Amino acid sequence: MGLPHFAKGEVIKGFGRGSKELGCPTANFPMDVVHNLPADLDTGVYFGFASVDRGEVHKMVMSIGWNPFYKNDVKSMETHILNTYDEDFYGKELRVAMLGFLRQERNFKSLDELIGAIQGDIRQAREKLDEPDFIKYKTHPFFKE
Ligand code: ADP
Ligand code: RBF
Ligand code: MG
Repeated sequence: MGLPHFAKGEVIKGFGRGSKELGCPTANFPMDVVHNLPADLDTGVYFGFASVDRGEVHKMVMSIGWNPFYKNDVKSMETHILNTYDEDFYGKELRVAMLGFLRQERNFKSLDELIGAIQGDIRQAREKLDEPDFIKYKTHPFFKE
C-alpha cells in the first residue's frame, strides 16, 4: 500500500508546541512534500529511516495527519529521528524512507497519554527496523544520491 515511500525536502518550522520539551522533537516537511504522498496512503504513524543533509542514516518514526489531539486544520508530516543532534537543523534537507505502518492517529485524554503512545511507537520501530527486510534500506542509494 504505497510503501516504501521515499521523500525529501527542507525542514520547516512546525507548530511550535514544544515537542522538543516533551523529549520528542519532530522535523516538519513543507506542504509540497505532504501533497506528494501517495493518494492511497493512510494517515497515521509510520517507521523507517532518515538522514539530514546526506549525513548518517538513523531510524525514525513519523506522524502523518491532522493530530486529533490538537485538532489541526492542516495535514502535517512530522519526523522524529532516533538520534541526538547537537543543533537544530531547520532549513536543512531531510530525507526519509517510510517503510512500515504502526497505527492510526488517535485522540488522547491527556498529553501524558500521547507521550506514552509515542514512546511505544519508538520501541516498536526500533525492533522492527532491525529485521532484514527493513534494515537493508539503511544503505539504500536514495540516501546517497
Ligand atoms: P517545530 O514545532 O518547529 O517542528 P519541534 O519542537 O517539533 O519544533 O522541534 C523540531 C526541530 O528540532 C527540528 O526541526 C530539528 O531542527 C530539531 N531536532 C533536533 N533533534 C531532532 C530529532 N532527533 N528529530 C527531529 N528533529 C530534531
Ligand atoms: N498526534 C495525535 O494527535 N495523535 C497521535 O496518535 C499522534 N501520534 C504520534 C506519533 C508519533 C511517533 C509522533 C512523532 C507524533 C505523533 N503525534 C500524534 C503528533 C504530536 O501531536 C505532535 O508531534 C505534537 O507536536 C507533540 O507535542
Ligand atoms: Mg515539529
